[in-house]
Amino acid sequence: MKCDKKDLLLYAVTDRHWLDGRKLIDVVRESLDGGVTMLQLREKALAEEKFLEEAKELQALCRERHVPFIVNDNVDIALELDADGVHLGKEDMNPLKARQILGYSKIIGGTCNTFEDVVTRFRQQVDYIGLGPFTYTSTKKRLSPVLGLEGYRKIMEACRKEGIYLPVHAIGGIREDDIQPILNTGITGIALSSLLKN
Ligand code: TZP
Ligand code: MG
Repeated sequence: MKCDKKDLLLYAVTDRHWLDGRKLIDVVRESLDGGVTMLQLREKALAEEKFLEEAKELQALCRERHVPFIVNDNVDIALELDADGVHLGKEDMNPLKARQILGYSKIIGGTCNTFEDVVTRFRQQVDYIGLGPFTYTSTKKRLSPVLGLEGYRKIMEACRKEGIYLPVHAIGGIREDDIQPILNTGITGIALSSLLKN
C-alpha cells in the first residue's frame, strides 16, 4: 500500500510517555475514530520482542481501518512485520538501501529540517517527507532548529521552484490552532504526537 497526499493529512505518531495508564491500542483506536489517516509506531526504548507484540496488535487495527501502518527507524522490523512502510531519520538507514530491502510497494518516509535535506531525500526516492520541528516539543530529543510558518513557507516555495512535489507533513509541537495556518503554507498534512493524548 503506497501513501498518497490524503494519507498524510493527519499522521499520528505514537509516544507511550503520554499514555497516563491507558493502553496504547485504546488511544490509537480513539485516534483512528477521530480521523487519523496514517499511523507511525515510534518506540525508542522497547525491546524487540515487546515491540513486535505491540506492533502486530496496532497493525491489525490499522488494516481493519485501511490506514497505513508505518514503523519508526527499523527497516528489519518493518520487513518482518510486512508493515506498510518505515520512517527514517537522519541517523537511520539510507532510504535507497531501505528501498532495496523493502521494495517499491512500501512507503518510505524521511525526516527533514532544511530545503537541502528535502533535496537529498527526494534524490533518495522517499515517498513523503516529515518536515520539522514546527516549534519546540519535548517529544523528541536532540531537536533541530524550529521552522515556524515562515520556514515552511520558504521551503515549500523552494520545492515548487525545483519541481519537487512530494507530500510533506509538518511535525513538532503543533497545536490545534496551528493546523490551518500550517496547511496554508503549502504543507500537505500534519503529524501529531502529544496532542493525541487529549
Ligand atoms: N520529529 C520531529 S518533532 C517530533 C518528531 C517525531 C515529535 C512531535 O511530537 P509532538 O508531541 O506532536 O510535538
Ligand atoms: Mg529515527
